[in-house]
Amino acid sequence: MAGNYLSDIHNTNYEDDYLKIKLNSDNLINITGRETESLNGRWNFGADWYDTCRRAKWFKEIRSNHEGELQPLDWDWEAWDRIKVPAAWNTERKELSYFEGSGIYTRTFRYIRRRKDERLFLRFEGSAYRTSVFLNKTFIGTHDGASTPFNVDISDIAEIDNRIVITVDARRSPERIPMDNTDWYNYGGIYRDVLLVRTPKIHIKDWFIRLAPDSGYSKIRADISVSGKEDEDITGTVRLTIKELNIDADIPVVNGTARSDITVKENMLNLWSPENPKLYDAAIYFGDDIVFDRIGFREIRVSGHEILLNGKKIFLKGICVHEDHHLLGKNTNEDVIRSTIRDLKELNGNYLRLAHYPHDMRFARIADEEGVLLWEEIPVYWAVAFNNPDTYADAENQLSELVLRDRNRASVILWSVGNENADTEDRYAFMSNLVKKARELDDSRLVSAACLLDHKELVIRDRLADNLDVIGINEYYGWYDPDFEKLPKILSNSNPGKPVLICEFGACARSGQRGTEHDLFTEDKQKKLYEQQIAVFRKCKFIAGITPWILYDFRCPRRLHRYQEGYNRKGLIDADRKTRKLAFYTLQNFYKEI
Ligand code: GCB
Repeated sequence: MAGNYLSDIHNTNYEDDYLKIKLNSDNLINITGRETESLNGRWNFGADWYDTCRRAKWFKEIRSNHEGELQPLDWDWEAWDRIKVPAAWNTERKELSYFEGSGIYTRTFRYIRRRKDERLFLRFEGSAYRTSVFLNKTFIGTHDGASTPFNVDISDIAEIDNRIVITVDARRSPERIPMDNTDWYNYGGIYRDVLLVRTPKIHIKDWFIRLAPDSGYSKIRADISVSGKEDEDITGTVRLTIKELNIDADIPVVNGTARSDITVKENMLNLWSPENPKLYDAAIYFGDDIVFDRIGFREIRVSGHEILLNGKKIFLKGICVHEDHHLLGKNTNEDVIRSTIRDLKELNGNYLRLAHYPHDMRFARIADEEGVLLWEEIPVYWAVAFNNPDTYADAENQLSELVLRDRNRASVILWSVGNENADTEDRYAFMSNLVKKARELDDSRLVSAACLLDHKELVIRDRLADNLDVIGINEYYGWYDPDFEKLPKILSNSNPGKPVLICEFGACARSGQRGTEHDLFTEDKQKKLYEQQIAVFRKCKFIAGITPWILYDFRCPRRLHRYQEGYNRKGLIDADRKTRKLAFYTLQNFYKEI
């Protein structure tokens, strides 16, 4: 035991063992419309600052030495206080507000098998950042990334009585996605649902059902995959039904996958749009398995400087939003999502940029119902370690998990692969590869990124733009750069040849702070800036939409000015999510008019 003890404290490479089994998009199953069992609740929790659970393998629960003598232990699962799951630990205990180490979560659960060949999956909707999963003293895998789902098949390890131990390491690091320096708060822990999902041994793994590209609204393309046999050589027939469209199709499965383009009777398809968020009930059957989804059909494409939704030009009347909530932190719920959408509609908007990482999976589902268009992105933000292959693998995996999670959602029209990243060869290769990956996984959406301006030559200039469908631009003329006149110059000097989205502009204003339109941090200055920006956008032919920064004030440790108090105050609404600032009405009027 003493030997083990010494090797634990001197083994600086202890983490390597936990990186040998990665939980990633290859394992991901689509759980939309499946029956699930919640493991949410109160879990025992230990703040493990020095990561001792993983160093000393506490999860093995070795209580005595070879001679059978009891050992003094440093852990004691059941004696630890309980903490809420899902929730970022920062909002749960005052002393954990700024905690960025490893947390250990543990609980027991009972599992009664319902059928002989059942598969059991343990599913996480979001856990920040590096999550290692242990079940019944066995390490089963590690997932990287704070905001995308992952799951693991635990059928062979689960017993009737089970103990799960989860370590979550929320350290910031230059190699992670996002990197250590961001303009938002670093929440840690299991902050989204934890679920058990049962499927038959051979089960429907995933599906992607959308309008077949360039089919003139007359064909639906279905890609369905089934899984569960070791060699994956599954054959048979999968059945897809969409009753309202008279679709009842048998599609042959070859090597685990099935594809079909199904013709829809003329004029039958009622296309999804913000004005008409029509969803169809779909069911997929394979063997003993069945899954359900509600799917909208719409086409999004670009033509010259325009974005076309179902063939018609659309102006994206949007706003950015962070997930951060003054009470819930990074955790959210259906009420919060619905009230965010109500606030967008009060602004007369039709579109949201979900910044700067994948938001809760319910967002896109509710947006589907409510008729809201979405930009979704991964946190390839600022100075990512573009030359590090592990960092690229992490980013690509986060992108894949996001796309697989949401590609059946009509509301999502754009994937963004990054935000304000300085141009280098490494960055160009990294981000071009992400664009390629997004297109490989999804042929029915546009790809964008927040690109670069040449602030000297005053022109939109970013070679990445050649690879994108839509060019995103963040600009803070009138705020970080007080010389507002540069903005109209940039727009008149540029000839982008594709649609441009102004995906950020804005100014900080503490709500209630008044003064002249020249006084920093006042509502008056913020309002004036919105008026100036809008006047310029009106005259520009290639701007296809805007998402000012931002709907609500949000927590940010970089913001220590007396009017900021740890918050980025560029919200049109205070962090209380109620108090509107003057500029809210400026944008509301603009959106009403166009
Ligand atoms: C940006 C970033 C955003 C920041 C914002 C700001 O360009 O994309 O994450 O929060 O500016 O307020 O400075």
